[in-house]
Amino acid sequence: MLPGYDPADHGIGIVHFGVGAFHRAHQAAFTDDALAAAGGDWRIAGVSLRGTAVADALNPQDGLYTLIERDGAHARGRIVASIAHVIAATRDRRAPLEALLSPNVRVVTLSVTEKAYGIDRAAMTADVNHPAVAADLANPANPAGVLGLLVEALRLRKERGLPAFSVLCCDNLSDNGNLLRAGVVGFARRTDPALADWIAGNVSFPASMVDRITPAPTQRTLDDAAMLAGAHDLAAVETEPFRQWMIEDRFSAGRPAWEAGGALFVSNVRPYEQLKLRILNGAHSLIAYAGFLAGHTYVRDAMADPALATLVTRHVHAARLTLPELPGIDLCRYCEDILARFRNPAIAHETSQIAMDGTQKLPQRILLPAKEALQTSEDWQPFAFATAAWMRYCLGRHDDHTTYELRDHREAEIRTAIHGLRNAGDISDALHALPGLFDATLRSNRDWRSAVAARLHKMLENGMAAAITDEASTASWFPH
Ligand code: CS2
Repeated sequence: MLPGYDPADHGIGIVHFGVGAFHRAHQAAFTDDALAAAGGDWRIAGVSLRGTAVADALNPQDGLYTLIERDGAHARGRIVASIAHVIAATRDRRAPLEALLSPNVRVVTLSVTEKAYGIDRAAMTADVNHPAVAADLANPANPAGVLGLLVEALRLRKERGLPAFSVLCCDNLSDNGNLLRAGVVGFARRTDPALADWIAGNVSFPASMVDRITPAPTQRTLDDAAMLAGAHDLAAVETEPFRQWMIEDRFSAGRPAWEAGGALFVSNVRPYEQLKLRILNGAHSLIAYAGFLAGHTYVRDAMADPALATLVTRHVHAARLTLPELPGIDLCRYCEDILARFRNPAIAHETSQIAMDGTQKLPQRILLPAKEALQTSEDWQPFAFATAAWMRYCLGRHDDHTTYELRDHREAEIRTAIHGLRNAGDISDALHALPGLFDATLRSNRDWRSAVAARLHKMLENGMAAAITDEASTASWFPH
């Protein structure tokens, strides 16, 4: 399927940070639909902050790429034309700032993963210990990190009398709009307090909930793209048919007609964000840690393991019970639909991909619902099992003692904390003591602590597969 518009007719109105597979399967596709339906100067200048591979793949193709949607035996390809070009910031340090200073840029979107922002979530301000934040605070006129770039761009726009752009976070973080606002304002507060006040008063940071399961592209993705599109394509991505984007409609300088692609504009995204983070992403993390250690390469394999599938089903419903009713959404149905998406046999989503960056993901996915379930006496045991599975994963070795990288930016700290420990209780204590991860309610709750340690003990003694079977046999779970 070709784009329903001529890309040359549309100027750039968006700068997007993080042009990974997820962006190409999600926001860029919605923008493509918006351009086809409603036109406007809303093409995207992409920015890769760390690598050069995406720029090198997309730029020679004029930003065009194939998006493959896989469902069962069917694969459908479409050509997406919303990305104009990609800047590789490591090659051209000033180019991101120049892009952000274009008068036509009215929206900045970001999907850079949880760890890239450098926001202290507990204190709701910039994290001065984050390497990119620390470097940019020391040299604010020559920024390279997300917060530093946004603040410097806004400073220069203000100075030049240009209107502020809106900033839309598209990462799986709780309250992502307010969080990013707090990070940006907090950064500016340290360099230029008057600018911080101006940003607080003039820049809108709508929250958004994004959803589309997007495995890392493989050679098969590229081969299928060549077949479907009839052209060699180094930037092809594959994804599931489902997609969802809920956005707060607070854009000070306009926005694309993303509703053309099915985006929903709501006044408060928070309940939908919680729903998705706790049910989909929470269950994903359980599958990632327990599934990876039980030998399942893909999510669909984990779902074909009856004992693990029972635990995943139990988990989504336990997460559901921590959430308020949402008008117009049948929560049980939502859970069932997610389980079906996980089972999609055409999607090869690696458990190891989801297992990355656990310290960044656990709080909003597992630990917050666990704390609330403890407080309201709902069933919190599923969260204890998922937490123990993450702890078991932190040991960095399979049951057969082969090793793997944790791929967490706190990996060194984790390894130091548990170095030489063998006993489940000691390992659990050491990980509970990591700064800023478990909040005081969980750390001080004896029932929680002993439930996590007991699960971890079984995983260590009997292996993950046996621990899963054991947990599933004792699981009491009522879906309705
Ligand atoms: C996954 C998400 O890698 C992960 O942590 O849980 O990327 C998930 O696939 C998306 O949020 C689905 O919308």
